[in-house]
Amino acid sequence: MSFSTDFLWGGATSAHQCEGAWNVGGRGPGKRDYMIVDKETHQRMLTYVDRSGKRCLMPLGSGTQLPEGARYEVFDDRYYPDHDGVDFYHHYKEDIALLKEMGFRVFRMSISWSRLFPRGDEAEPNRQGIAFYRAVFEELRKNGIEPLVTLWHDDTPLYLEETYGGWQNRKLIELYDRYAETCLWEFKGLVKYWLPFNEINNVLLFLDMFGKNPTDEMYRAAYQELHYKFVASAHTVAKAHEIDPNNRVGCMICGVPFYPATCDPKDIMLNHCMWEKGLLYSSDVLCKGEYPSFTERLWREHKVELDIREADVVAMKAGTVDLYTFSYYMSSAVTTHNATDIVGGNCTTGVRNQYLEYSEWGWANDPLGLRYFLERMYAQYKLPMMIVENGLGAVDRIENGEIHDEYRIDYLRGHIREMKLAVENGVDLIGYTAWGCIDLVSAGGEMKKRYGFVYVDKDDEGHGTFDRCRKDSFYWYKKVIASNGEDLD
Ligand code: P53
Repeated sequence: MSFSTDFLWGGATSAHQCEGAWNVGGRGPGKRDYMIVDKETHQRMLTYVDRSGKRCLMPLGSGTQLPEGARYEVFDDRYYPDHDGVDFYHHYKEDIALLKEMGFRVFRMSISWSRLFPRGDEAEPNRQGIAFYRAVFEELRKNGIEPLVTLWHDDTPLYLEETYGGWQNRKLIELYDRYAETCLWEFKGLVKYWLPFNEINNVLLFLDMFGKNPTDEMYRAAYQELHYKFVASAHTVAKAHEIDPNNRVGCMICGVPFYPATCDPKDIMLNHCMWEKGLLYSSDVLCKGEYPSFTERLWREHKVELDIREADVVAMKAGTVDLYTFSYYMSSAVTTHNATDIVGGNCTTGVRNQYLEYSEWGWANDPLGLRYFLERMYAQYKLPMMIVENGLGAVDRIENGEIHDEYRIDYLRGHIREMKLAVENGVDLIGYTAWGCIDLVSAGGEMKKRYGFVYVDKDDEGHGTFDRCRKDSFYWYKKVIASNGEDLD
């Protein structure tokens, strides 16, 4: 038993973290185009001017709205990491050649909604945007690499946030549907694998993991946003199948397996509830087409009342996914006991697990957790599975033009070993795309948190040539792919 001969080995990126060219080719802005990183706190801040014209900052987080009369603005003297990303927009041919050299069979990337619909509510797409993605997909195909396309990777067009209040508004379903359908028609025959929403469960999962006493209203907003996204996702699945029966659509779940920190039954129950709320709630809707049995209890907990229509329920049932697709970086331990040792970084906190080691950013290195998640979710949903993000964010050092990233190789090796054991245990695993295969801007806006097999010369102040350079992990991963996952040394 081993990986299937057509196993999809590859890597993953997202548009706003790597493309750059934020105002080129008719693209409209998204919130992250106003994001800077505060030097002292390392917090992501949005820049805007208030109604009197005063420059202001506010933290980036889902749901944050500007005060009355204010508007987002780019300040000349600040650096916006997403504006040029790693300039994939102008380097894609060179980048795809590097992926090909490693033997990639699949490349996960996302389409920027506002590159196709600059405001988000236009009737017709921006042809320059379509032309760019068509050229990228054709280049991938020419090199024998299957594109795997995320339609939404945390990048709602800014205009829709300002005008409609973003995903709190049912109108977004219709506008997203138009965008998704445009992609399905335009790239028919070029793209077969689709993911409607990146880490859809995050909006709920992170509310719990942040641990800053979220209010009932914050939960209501999260559940409502999720519902609208579930419906939009289901519409996309149905459309994808209608437009081309060869299309395969996956859910995209942020896969953080929870562990009880002790065997106190109260911890076991808390852990059970974390799985329900953070992982199974979203997975069930996307894979089975209906809200799970514990849903009413979850909503009651936060006195949530939602806008759900009969047509939504019908659509959800008719648009279940073909693949169980997820990201995996770490596990998280939870307890009802007083915990003083809290670990975590951007978006994730939990109790320290004494059996695990943590990365520089506080993420647990837990290869077994990947196997656990694979086996548990396969038993639950029996859908072919794909890991579409996994990797180690670390600081890399160049020595004489070389990068010896054995820490990254160790991390990946451990995880691929466990994938193999999961396959031996019956899991139908069809692919693996390592996150940030080419260095890109991290979700927290930092460039120094790198994941790539390919190094990109750019720093946190925006200095650098954008030159690409192969790390040690590049040669290692090439060997892994060539041996179909057998040679991990
Ligand atoms: P960065 C937190 C926990 C798990 C996944 O993250 C996460 C996050 C967000 O920080 O997001 C995914 O760059 C996301 C990517 C992101 C990647 O994980 O913070 O889909 O956009 O870059 C890694 O190290």
